[in-house]
Amino acid sequence: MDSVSPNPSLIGTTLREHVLAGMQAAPGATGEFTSLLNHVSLAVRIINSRVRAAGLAGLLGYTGETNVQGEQVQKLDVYANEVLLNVLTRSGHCGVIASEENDEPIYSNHGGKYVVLFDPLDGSSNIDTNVSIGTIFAVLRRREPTPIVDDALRPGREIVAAGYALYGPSTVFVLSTGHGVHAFTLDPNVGEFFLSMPNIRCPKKGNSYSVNEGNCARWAPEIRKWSEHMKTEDKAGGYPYGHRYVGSLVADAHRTLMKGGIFAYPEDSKSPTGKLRLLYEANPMAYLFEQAGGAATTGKHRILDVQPTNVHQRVPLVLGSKDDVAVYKEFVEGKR
Ligand code: AHM
Ligand code: MG
Repeated sequence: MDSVSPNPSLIGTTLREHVLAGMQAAPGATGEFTSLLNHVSLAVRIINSRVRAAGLAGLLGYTGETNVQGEQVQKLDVYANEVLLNVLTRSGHCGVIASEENDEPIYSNHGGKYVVLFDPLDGSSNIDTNVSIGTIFAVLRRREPTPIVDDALRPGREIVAAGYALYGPSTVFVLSTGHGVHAFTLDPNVGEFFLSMPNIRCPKKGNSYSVNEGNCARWAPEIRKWSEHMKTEDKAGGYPYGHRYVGSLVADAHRTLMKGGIFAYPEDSKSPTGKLRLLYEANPMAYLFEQAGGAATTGKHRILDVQPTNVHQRVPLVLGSKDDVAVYKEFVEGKR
């Protein structure tokens, strides 16, 4: 038989191959970062298999416990958290692990070079109604002998990789290691993620906005004014925008990343510093949006420049197309 040359359109690039190619292009790489990302992908596939069977496995519903945020914990949250903790610990690459579900960061492996921060199951209030949920993570380099907590309390600009898995109609893994943003779709029969959207660019301007409008009465006047602006007819400016809100950050952010527009969870009188968590939700998403040419702000400051003081710190989060985020900032600054 004649020799066969690979046909890239027959079998796509796998996540593993993509990560490995990144390693081969990095001088001095030891393979640990590659192995760490492969472990994250393994954890996501394990969580995915349980999410897909949730209704069958009798896993829906609350455990009756509350987490460190004072919220009810659902069984799938607990499961996803344990899977990530176990897989990451086993990898041997994590010096520090911090999860939205644990009070304190966990010291994992002595000599582990990386710090991994994650929200194991984002959008958990949507689990019972079979609406999309996800896993969000960020990776930083360990700075031994820095104490564990301090090593987690780092601004997002120090992130070396971030991503999320969206458990939607299909399971998508979106990743950046600092060289653009790439999405991989899980082939459930093969058990592999295949590159489906290379080099995602967030459009400069979109046509939809995503915010919990039910909080309107609790917003500051300038944020109410912004929301009015998004709904007011202005053909030349492309307004009104459509309104889209799932209530799972991963789903709302993914749509915004792909199609453009804006997602906002501003501060309000009930949540004066915002609702979403800086380390587990805002920073990884901000890193991805900036990598894709979009922007992420608190309204006043770049998200990636916020210095964390608490591992469970919340922050106002506004992300999306550059132009749409700029308009939001103009309202906050009183320029409109
Ligand atoms: P969680 O499920 O990890 O606690 O995440 C919080 C969720 C986000 O996914 C989503 O953006 C937001 O809370 C929705 O909040 P609300 O229901 O107040 O609109
Ligand atoms: Mg969350």
